Amino acid sequence: MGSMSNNQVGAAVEELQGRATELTDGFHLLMDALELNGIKNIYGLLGIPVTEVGRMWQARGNNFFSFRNEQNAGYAASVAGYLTKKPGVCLTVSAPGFLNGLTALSNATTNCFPMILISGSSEREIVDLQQGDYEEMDQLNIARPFCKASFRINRPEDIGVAVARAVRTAVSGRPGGVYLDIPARLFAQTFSAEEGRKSVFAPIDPAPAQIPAAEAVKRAVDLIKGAKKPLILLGKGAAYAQCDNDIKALIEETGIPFTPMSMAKGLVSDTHPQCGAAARSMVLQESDVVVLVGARLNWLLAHGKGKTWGNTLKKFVQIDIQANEMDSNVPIAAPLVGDIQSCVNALRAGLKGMTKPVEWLKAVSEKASASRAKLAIKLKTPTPAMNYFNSLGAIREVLQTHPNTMLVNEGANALDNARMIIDQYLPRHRVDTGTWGVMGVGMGSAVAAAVETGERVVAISGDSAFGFSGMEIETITRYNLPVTVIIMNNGGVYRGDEPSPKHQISCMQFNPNTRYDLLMQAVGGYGVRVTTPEELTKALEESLASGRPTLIDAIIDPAAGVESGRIGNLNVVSQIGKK
Ligand code: FYN
Ligand code: ADP
Ligand code: MG
Repeated sequence: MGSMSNNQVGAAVEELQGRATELTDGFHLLMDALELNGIKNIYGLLGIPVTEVGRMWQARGNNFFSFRNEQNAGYAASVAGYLTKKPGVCLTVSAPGFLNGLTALSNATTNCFPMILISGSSEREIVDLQQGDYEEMDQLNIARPFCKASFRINRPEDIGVAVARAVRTAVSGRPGGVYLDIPARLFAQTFSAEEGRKSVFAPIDPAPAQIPAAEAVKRAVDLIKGAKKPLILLGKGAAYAQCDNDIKALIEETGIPFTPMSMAKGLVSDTHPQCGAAARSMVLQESDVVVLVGARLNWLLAHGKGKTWGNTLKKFVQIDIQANEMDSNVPIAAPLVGDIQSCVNALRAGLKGMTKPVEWLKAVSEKASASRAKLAIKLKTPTPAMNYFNSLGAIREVLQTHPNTMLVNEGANALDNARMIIDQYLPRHRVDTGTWGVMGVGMGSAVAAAVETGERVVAISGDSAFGFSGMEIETITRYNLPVTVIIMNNGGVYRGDEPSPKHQISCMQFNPNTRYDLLMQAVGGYGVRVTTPEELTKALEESLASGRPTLIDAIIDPAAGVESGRIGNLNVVSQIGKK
């Protein structure tokens, strides 16, 4: 290499000095780290001390989706995590904004969805002495019981490792929520750009395969081979695992009937000949060996015991990445600890050539066909005012010809009847109230479903459920998302005809003539009220064709609906004074 001229030396020295004094700060390091981890979309609500993060994030060409309440932004982030297997990111202000986001973070952790909640916070020296800062709160410690991990970043040089740890923690093992606490001062704290570049990184293999032990596989294979009436039960963990072909192959190679939990619907099409969803009580009561694939024996499965299970203890094979999920409710005969894809393929290998339970599948199919035929009549029966059957029957017909549509569903009767009536054909195309049964997840879920998939979204909400997050229709119209909100408007919680005491309207009733369609028009969307299945069909078809943000206010008979839908048994009623 030839010698350098004085000018060249001077320029080189200047360049080195420039690099040596080039600075970055907490704002930029946080965004560098998130981008390095493949994050493009942040869901949140800006304000002190995080406002600038939103502006700078957008200035980089990334998306910041601003909501009207942090709880809905958090629901969106958690659903983004469920759909993409990358942590959904929610950004909030401190204290009240953090608390609103924490509800969604806790729900994400309960659902096993990967999500990171980032909140600005007060300085430690003020919080720890409780000196009364603006929106002062010990967020780090308050978050800890409600998520997988809660971290605080105190120095700019730690931002890289903190984000990497948050990503790995959110997606590894049983996915869940992570809280990242950022004291306000850190954002503007400067740091050597050169050192900063070296400090940010993406974790290697953050969600590694977890291979089941050979003897565990053999134990499970022997149990299934010895079964007379085996059942495969698919949970949302199986949907999340994104090993759809492996799961379909396990079902078809073994000839075992399957039934899906609500968000696993469509993992294998509801129209598949081995689908026992329409014979749910029969398959749960009469099966002898039950293979749980990413499904917990919690309240949704009657804790694995009692009448739901024919008052007998089943032989459960349980596939789960979380070892201590085993025996959570009842003894598990064949625990299979590992990731679903590895476990399913190990079972496939061991079950190769097994005798298919042909007679049992025939009995299940016959029961399912009979149930479907019986329901089909209700779906077509006209009534003076729409009920849940003929209204959802009309929606079902339209969605049959739009199988790619993402369905979001919440409510009580609106949830339970839609889950039964509307078939799903594709994996991860139904998002609902999840493990907790949360009201208000609808609008945030609809935003994330539209943003993360690019598909049309139909969000079917009860009118009570819609009330929890209804202001987000402005968010939906602001981003011009192809979301059709269908409100099953029966004028109240559960139903709208509860008699009122003399002094006040019934605590279970809403204003009988609430015009949700006009609300949508007020925020720039297309709103329409419908009173018949034919009008509903037309409005839905037009909204799917146009892709414009639409709200269909579907008037349902106020007498339609039962207390708490299909879980009325969970209600507690005073026996005092009862005859
Ligand atoms: C299902 N079924 C069908 C079909 N699909 N019949 C005909 N055709 C089709 N396609 C039958 C099924 O066999 C059951 O009948 C019945 O319909 C209900 O099916 P479902 O919904 O799968 O089963 P079930 O018993 O309701 O499941 C229990 C549950 C579920 C707890 C998993 O109710 C649920 O996920 N609930 C969530 C409630 C919630 O979170 N609510 C939000 C808060 S509400 P049988 O076989 O005859 O039993 C606040 O108040
Ligand atoms: P559902 O409500 O549909 O029955 P649950 O949320 O109860 O489903 O259960 C999901 C289960 O799936 C959780 O116990 C979780 O640990 C497990 N899980 C999630 N992802 C995986 C995976 N990739 N491999 C194995 N288990 C998983
Ligand atoms: Mg209602």
